[in-house]
Amino acid sequence: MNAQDLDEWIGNIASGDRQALSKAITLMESSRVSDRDLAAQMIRRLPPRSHPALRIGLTGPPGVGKSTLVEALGVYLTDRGERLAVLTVDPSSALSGGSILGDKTRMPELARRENAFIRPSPTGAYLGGTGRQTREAILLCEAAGYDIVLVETAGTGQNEYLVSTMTDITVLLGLPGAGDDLQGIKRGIMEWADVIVVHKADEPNDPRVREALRDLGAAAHFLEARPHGQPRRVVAVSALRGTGLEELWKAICAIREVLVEKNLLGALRAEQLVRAYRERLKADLLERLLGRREVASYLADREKELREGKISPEESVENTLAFIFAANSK
Ligand SMILES: Nc1nc2c(ncn2[C@@H]2O[C@H](COP(=O)(O)OP(=O)(O)OP(=O)(O)O)[C@@H](O)[C@H]2O)c(=O)[nH]1
Ligand SMILES: [Mg+2]
Repeated sequence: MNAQDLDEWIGNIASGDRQALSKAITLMESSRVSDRDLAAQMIRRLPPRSHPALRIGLTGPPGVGKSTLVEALGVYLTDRGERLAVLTVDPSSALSGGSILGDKTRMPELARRENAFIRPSPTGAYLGGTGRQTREAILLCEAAGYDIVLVETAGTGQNEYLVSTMTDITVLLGLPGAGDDLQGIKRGIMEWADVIVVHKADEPNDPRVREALRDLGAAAHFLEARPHGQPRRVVAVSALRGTGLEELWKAICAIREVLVEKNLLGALRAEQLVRAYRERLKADLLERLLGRREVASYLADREKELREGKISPEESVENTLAFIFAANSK
């Protein structure tokens, strides 16, 4: 594809052609070398935005109701005239080898909206730990003119943390009365959250809902402040009943206002890029080193020594580093 074709493709995305946007996201998800080249070119050529979109990450344990909440909040927002893009990792599509139905059918109302775009991606596309595909998909949705980009990630492994490294605001969902830990939320993850939702609060006066609000509020209080300085808000929501959506949206907007007013958005996103660079570098460096035959065989020998009890892990690391750096300073 030549530069002219690429610019035409980008033009189609910018003018609201969903198929062009979908195809571009598929390109970002590909790991083929030739696709990667084209993807990188495309990202470089995307036109700058006059005002930034709002990037929201939504995370929480499986089954907590993330997709249902995206649908309810999405309908609420599109009714207010917002243009919304949803990126969602669809675990079922990984099993079926990339079928694209899954989460779209869980958002039937939103999927019909003119000013909403929903993109489910197979889990596999997001593995690899750096979240590159998600970051690039966000940029594409922004180039397509969406005001809000919502990313839903399954709350397993490091995804919960990862989503907070590429969005402006992280919303974390927990369930009332979920028992262990805090309503099903891992304490460490709360640190990354800006807004905490007690979800499936179908009956606001349910004592379990009140207890969850109290517990999570107290736990949030003892955490270190977020960089924007706003306290973490805890809100009760029922996507099923459509209650608490306004309060949730207000909590998100309050943080957005502070980010914009204090001019923090640029710095936040810049730090995210630096972090992405460092993590990518670490991963690639390791992969390249371990991919070298002489390094792999040196490592195999050290592991053999370790198994035979001939050397300590620490000494092995020292020797291995000396070997790698000696080999590379020649
Ligand atoms: N009672 C109640 N049930 C809800 C609510 N929201 C979602 N559910 C139900 O919870 C179940 C899981 O909902 P999903 O939206 O698929 O949950 P999820 O967090 O996206 O799940 P994964 O993407 O698989 O991690 C479904 O049966 C929903 O109908 C709610 O507000 N109240
Ligand atoms: Mg879901």
